[in-house]
Amino acid sequence: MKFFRSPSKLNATSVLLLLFFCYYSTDAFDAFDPNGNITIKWDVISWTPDGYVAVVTINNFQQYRHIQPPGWSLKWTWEKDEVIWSMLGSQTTEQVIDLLPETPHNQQIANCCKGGVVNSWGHDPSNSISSFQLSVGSAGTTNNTVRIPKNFTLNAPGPGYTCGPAKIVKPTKFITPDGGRVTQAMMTWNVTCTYSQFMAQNKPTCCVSISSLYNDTIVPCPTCSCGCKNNGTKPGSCVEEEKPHLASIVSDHGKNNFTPLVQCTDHMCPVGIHWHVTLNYKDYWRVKITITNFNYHMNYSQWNLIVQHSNLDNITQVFNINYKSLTPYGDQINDTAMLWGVKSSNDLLVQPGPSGNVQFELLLRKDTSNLTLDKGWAFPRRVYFNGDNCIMPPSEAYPHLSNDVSAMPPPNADPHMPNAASQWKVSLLKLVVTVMFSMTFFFANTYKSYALY
Ligand SMILES: *[C@@H]1O[C@H](CO)[C@@H](O)[C@H](O)[C@H]1NC(C)=O
Ligand SMILES: *[C@@H]1O[C@H](CO)[C@@H](O)[C@H](O)[C@H]1NC(C)=O
Ligand SMILES: *[C@@H]1O[C@H](CO)[C@@H](O)[C@H](O)[C@H]1NC(C)=O
Ligand SMILES: *[C@@H]1O[C@H](CO)[C@@H](O)[C@H](O)[C@H]1NC(C)=O
Ligand SMILES: *[C@@H]1O[C@H](CO)[C@@H](O)[C@H](O)[C@H]1NC(C)=O
Ligand SMILES: *[C@@H]1O[C@H](CO)[C@@H](O)[C@H](O)[C@H]1NC(C)=O
Ligand SMILES: *[C@@H]1O[C@H](CO)[C@@H](O)[C@H](O)[C@H]1NC(C)=O
Ligand SMILES: *[C@@H]1O[C@H](CO)[C@@H](O)[C@H](O)[C@H]1NC(C)=O
Ligand SMILES: *[C@@H]1O[C@H](CO)[C@@H](O)[C@H](O)[C@H]1NC(C)=O
Ligand SMILES: CC(=O)N[C@H]1CO[C@H](CO)[C@@H](O)[C@@H]1O
Repeated sequence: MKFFRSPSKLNATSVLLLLFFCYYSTDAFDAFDPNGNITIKWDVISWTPDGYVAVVTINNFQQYRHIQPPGWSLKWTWEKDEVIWSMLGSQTTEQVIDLLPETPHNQQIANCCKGGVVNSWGHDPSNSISSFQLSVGSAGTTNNTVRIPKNFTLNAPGPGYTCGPAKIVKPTKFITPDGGRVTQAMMTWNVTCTYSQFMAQNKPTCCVSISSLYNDTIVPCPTCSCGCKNNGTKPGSCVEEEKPHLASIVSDHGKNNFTPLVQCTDHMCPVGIHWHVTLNYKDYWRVKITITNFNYHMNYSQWNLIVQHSNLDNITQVFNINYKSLTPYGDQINDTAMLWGVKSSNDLLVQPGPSGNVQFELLLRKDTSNLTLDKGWAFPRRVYFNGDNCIMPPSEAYPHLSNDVSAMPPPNADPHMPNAASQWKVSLLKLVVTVMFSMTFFFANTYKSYALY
């Protein structure tokens, strides 16, 4: 990693390969967050003899897509031979990356130094902003002569973004910290970046397996969901033992080496979601969701899960999880939930190992008009992990989840005491067997050995 030396020069020729990935695709659209975007705002706060000082703010206006460690990096093209004289709150390598939180205070500005981690506005508005300050020379010294940089590229782990051109907007007004005075930027320009499924990894990054109390068979993630572990597996992309050589996998902050190194499984996904229906009452049902990390390159902090199921319009109780309903199309459709971990309980999904998974449960109310729905009614329509669409098993693989009346509790049963289920006809023994079986299956599947290339 190169550290910033003053003055450092980022000129037009240092602009790069990433531009060549800027294909356009109709797939860029995210149905769960149609208006989400990230804005990059440059506020010119003063003119200097040969240029300007600007505060650059990255604002994540998305509902649920956050920027996770190792954080964002930003790249742009200067119009001519502009120079960066100094920078606070970020560093320049060949691109600009955020500093880590332990940065000395004289190099920090407000909202900087989060190691490039930016939460989404829908999840945590107070941490959805990241900013840095830079002094640019040879750049024009008035708002008529200033040369606005071009071709912005925002890089983040996982999701990819495409950025539009910079647009001059109304100068930002700032209120002084004492609240007394309002000052105004000399000039402001905005760049809007939107998530692009196409720019994101071409390969899926997660898959879903499902099971229910009615059937000991687990419907596994489809084989080769994210890759195949046959001889075509790329060398070093899959490891057989439980712990690989850690030294070889720690990626430098800012290097943007997000290539996963995963455990060898039939699905080869970095992340697996297991959906297990644990209880089925007349009016309510309960599901336990387990997220397992198979990726040695990543600890997922502040992960989030988007789940779509028609009964999520009347979620009744959640256990060990935070929940927010997403209504991307106004109040019309309310079947999508954003779920994220409880702080210091399960908000960190660590790399593979004994604790490389998190669990939580939901209690949902049935829409009684759907009670006659046949197999598969309890399974989600779509699941996203950290904004990436997870591969689901085909619907014909779903085990039958009947609405067997004999398994239902009396109609006046208290829905808030689902643990009392054993007194009803849901056999506790069967439940235990199912859970044990599912774990055995999961781990057997996980730790199976395959040749390392
Ligand atoms: C960016 O997102 C915000 C918040 O969702 C929205 O108000 C704005 O219109 C979006 N901008 C663009 C250019 O899509
Ligand atoms: C420019 O970006 C800021 C946030 O970064 C936003 O508040 C503002 O609405 C944007 N302006 C326009 C015209 O999009
Ligand atoms: C910036 O992007 C435009 C359009 O994508 C391209 O024509 C131009 O060559 C790029 N400029 C540089 C300096 O790469
Ligand atoms: C141009 O710059 C001056 C200060 O140098 C500022 O007061 C003014 O608002 C700017 N005009 C525009 C259109 O940005
Ligand atoms: C994989 O390679 C081994 C030898 O390297 C070979 O014996 C085996 O048949 C190959 N398997 C497939 C599916 O190509
Ligand atoms: C994940 O976190 C653990 C515990 O904090 C740490 O030992 C490990 O190096 C981290 N792994 C990665 C890939 O960051
Ligand atoms: C949600 O569930 C409550 C009972 O818990 C019920 O009274 C209400 O009608 C349900 N709402 C919808 C929209 O289904
Ligand atoms: C959507 O459903 C959730 C969960 O029942 C509820 O809290 C929320 O108010 C609903 N939103 C709308 C717009 O109906
Ligand atoms: C359990 O599920 C499997 C796979 O869907 C199916 O083949 C089998 O018939 C089911 N068994 C029962 C008892 O429903
Ligand atoms: C999955 C499914 O078919 N859900 C339906 C249940 O019934 C309501 C109407 O009562 C429909 O809106 C849902 O689509």
